[in-house]
Amino acid sequence: MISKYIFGSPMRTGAVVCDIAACNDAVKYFTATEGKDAVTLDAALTANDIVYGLGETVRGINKRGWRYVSFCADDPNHTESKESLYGAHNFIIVSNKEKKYGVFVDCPAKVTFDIGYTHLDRLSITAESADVAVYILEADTEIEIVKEMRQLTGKSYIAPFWAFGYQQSRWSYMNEDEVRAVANGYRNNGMPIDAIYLDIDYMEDYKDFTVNNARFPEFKSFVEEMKSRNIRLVPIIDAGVKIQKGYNVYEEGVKNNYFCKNAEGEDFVAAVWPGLTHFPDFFKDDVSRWFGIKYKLLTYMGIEGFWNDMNEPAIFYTKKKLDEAWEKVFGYKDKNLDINSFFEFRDLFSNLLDYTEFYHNINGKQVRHDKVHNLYGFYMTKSASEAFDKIMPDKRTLMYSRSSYIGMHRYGGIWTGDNQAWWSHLLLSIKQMPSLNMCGFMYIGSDIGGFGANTTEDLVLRWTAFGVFTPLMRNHSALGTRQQECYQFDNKEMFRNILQVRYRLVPYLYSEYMKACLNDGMMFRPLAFDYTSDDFASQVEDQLMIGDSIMIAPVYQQNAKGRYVYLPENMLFVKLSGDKVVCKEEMAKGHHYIEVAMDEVPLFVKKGCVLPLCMPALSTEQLNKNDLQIIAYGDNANFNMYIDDGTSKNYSNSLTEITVSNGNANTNSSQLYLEII
Ligand code: MIG
Repeated sequence: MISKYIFGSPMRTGAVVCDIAACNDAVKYFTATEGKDAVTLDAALTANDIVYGLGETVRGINKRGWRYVSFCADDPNHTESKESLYGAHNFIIVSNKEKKYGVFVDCPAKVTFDIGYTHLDRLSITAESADVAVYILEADTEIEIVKEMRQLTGKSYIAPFWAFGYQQSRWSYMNEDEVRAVANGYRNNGMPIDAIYLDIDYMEDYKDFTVNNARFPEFKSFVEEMKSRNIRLVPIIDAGVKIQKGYNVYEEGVKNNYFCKNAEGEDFVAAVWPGLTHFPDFFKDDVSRWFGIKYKLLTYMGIEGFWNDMNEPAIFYTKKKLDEAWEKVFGYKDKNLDINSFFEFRDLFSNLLDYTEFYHNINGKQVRHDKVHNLYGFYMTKSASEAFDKIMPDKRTLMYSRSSYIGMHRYGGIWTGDNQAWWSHLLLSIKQMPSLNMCGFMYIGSDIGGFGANTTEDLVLRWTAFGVFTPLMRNHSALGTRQQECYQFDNKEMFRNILQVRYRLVPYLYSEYMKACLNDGMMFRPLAFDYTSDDFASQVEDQLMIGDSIMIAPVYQQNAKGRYVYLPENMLFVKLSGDKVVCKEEMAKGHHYIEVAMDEVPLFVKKGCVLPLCMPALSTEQLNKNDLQIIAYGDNANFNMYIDDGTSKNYSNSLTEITVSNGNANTNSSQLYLEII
């Protein structure tokens, strides 16, 4: 059951897709307080309450014990002391054995979730706006609450099948030859790959929708050339539009009043990669249509996927803050600085961002950016996605974004931004996946190997072995860091073995992803969602259920030869490496230590379930999806597999059944050939 409560007169953020009448009673479970510019919801937490949700954040799957602030931030230091990352996902589930409820706070301004931080036993949610819509969702299980949430906010974006292949990125491959070298690095080593990324340097002076002619002189035919090798190029698009006379996007934007304004009504100026830029005001429909259709300049050259970056929006400095800083700097000159003023002086240039200095035009009204900050990345991505529907109505386009708000899950996926090459960030990314699924984000993944800092071969191997399971499986790293493409390391065979496992699992992973999208479910689940009466399961945060058949337990510690794992029931322990099944052994419910070599991917098949595997190939295009090897656990095991063409939007409404009984595999599909292994 969903109950809606209204404070003030909240705007339509676009998060919610159905009309629900607001009720006038007091908000269930909470004490609500209305301040001048804020709404606070307070509730008690009992000792056994677990709080799930919030999508992309630091810390655990159980969010208790910290204060999280939804205010989309361009912050590349995801330490556990941080309160905000790039997304604003204001949905939590409070759960104990007797009662479970979800809360969605639909408010585009800053929202703070104090979850047992100020007081261990209190949950306090503060929206910094007088205009807020609150939804309370009730059902018997977490999964049903998640389902309700999806019915409220709409179906998840669906990525094309090729986007389930392995993808390689780096900031930046500077020209055609560097991209070719990456393609050759993979192809010559027999390592599968489906996509290579173009970061900001493919553009001309960081101008959106341009291609640098010196670096990519024949872009269209280069896209073709790569595609003939079954590799797609995926360019980045940034939010800021460079201020430059003669640049058509800038000229059109200025002429038509498409950009955000400052208090004086002039186009707002901020500095990002292109230097001084204007920000498109995606809150206006005409701007959204205009910017979105620009992607055509690249789709027309054969591009089929994009990533939207810097759309919090990230700002390096605003003119006003910079001027203030200069003034202060000059004020310090020739003074004998005491230590405090020295530090003040030293830090003058570190906070030049300003979200109170510009305005959006929302239905004819000027609204200051900070009041609606969390919608910017969402609306940029919506703009692109709605344009794809016009440009290529029958085809799926790969689209994901850095900044996001709930509702954006209908238009694209997300990557979790600038993590670091730290083992703790491998673990963090494991924990983020189910939380993101709860909020509707289904096409997700983190930068494998770590974005910032120099990585190590073992970290990339272990991270890749986890990335095997994330829909977006992309290795990406920052300018100036150690090269971390799989072929850069000594043990190429180990990398090949792990990448091949991904391709063996693509039919299963794609099926479970599609089922989660089409049925409003979750592909990644905390163990507690499936084993609701197992008290220990709710404490396990480094293992995940994926789809209907398996549980995973990635290794995430350096120098570890294996790990402890908890089995909530008897399971079949399987290790995959290359095209081999290196272990298949029944394991009893309880605690175990498992050994995992650097080139093995461990997983556990549930009782009564089937895991289908295809043979590896160098790209998703070349996979033989009809020839499946079957791992089954139990005398009677079955699996409902989702199969479609992977490119069109005609999602099939029937599942292919695979059943295994008495050592025989059967299916209702005449296309499939099954072999039990
Ligand atoms: O200020 O485009 O998160 O993936 O490589 C950095 C360069 C801008 C941030 C993105 C990252 C990307 C980088 N971008």
